[in-house]
Amino acid sequence: MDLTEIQKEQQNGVTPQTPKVTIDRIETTIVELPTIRPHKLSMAVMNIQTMVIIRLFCSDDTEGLGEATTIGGMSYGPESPEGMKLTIDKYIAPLILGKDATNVGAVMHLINQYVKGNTFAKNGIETALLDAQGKRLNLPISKLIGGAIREELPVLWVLASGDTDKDIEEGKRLIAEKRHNTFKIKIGRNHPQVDVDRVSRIKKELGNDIKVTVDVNQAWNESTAKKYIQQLQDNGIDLIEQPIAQDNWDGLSRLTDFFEVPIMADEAVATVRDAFRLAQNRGGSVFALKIAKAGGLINTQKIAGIADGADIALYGGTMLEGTIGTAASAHVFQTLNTLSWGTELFGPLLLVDDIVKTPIKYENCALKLPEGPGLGIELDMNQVNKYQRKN
Ligand code: MUC
Ligand code: MG
Repeated sequence: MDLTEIQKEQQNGVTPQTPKVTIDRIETTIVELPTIRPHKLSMAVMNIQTMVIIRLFCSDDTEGLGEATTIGGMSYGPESPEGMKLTIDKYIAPLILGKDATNVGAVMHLINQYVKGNTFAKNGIETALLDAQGKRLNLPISKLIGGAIREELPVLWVLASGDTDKDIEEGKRLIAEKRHNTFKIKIGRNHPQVDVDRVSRIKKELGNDIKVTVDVNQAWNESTAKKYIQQLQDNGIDLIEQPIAQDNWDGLSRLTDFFEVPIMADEAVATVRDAFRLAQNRGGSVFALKIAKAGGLINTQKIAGIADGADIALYGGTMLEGTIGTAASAHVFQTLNTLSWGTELFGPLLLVDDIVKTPIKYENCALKLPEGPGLGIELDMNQVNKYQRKN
């Protein structure tokens, strides 16, 4: 290897020899699927979910699938569907075309050198690379990244119709169907007292055996949080998710320290660095893991490692992805040593239809992935064409 090659290698982090299997083409499509009912969060009401579907074609004829999805346009996270598509088409694809498709770590390292932030888009690309590699080696992604410790993952349901009677009816029906036994209630749109009374009523109606958590999605300030978390705790609510602004990390530590009810960091814990800082200050007794926030499955495992080391419990979160993103999340959550709070990987159930031929199975309050290499998912192109954004 001459000096220029070594310099090139140091610059790119990618072996300069011509790879045997290259990334040949990347196709991104914006797909929009209606939700089964309006899904009301503190910052957005969702009537559709918009996903960027990624198809990554390699020179050995393998195709990897990925998904880049956010919630409520730009109201939840820093990336929009249109922005994620643009980031991939104009910045990530030109960087990685012709590179070694079999070296996922090196390709992601290269992307991280030249594309800052944009973890949602990067996660979609990493998923597609892992899916292609899994198909190539005939291994499910979970095996590629360490191996599945659990086959089935517990899945809760989110009550977010905005109407308390409807939420109670929905919850009771899903308990009777044995589809879910844990519910998360979205709050933060109303006066805190209205929300707390509403949640306490739902908890009472669903019964003592049913766990009920709340997600405030940052809607409260610290003193409001202190007043109303006390009431939620007194009413037997099991977990409080992201009550205050995502960057009020010290506030999260104070609340975690003060209350007995576990406090979960969601928006606050996105990257590996966030996890390290929050773990140092104990900002949260539970971390919500999401592959989109972390920038991929491998970073999600790193965050889980930090949490394990700090005795912080784990929860498998969602960006309300469709089947591709949900399957990718499930593969990495299957590999974790501990997942005390289960998952919320119900995204496909919130949508009226699907774009895959191999749906995920939900029964007995758990999710089961389809078997097969990579993600185990096959795209249905007729459905993609049907739901592709037209303008
Ligand atoms: C969030 O903040 O947890 C997850 C489930 C859901 O309904 O919304 C998301 C976002
Ligand atoms: Mg949340």
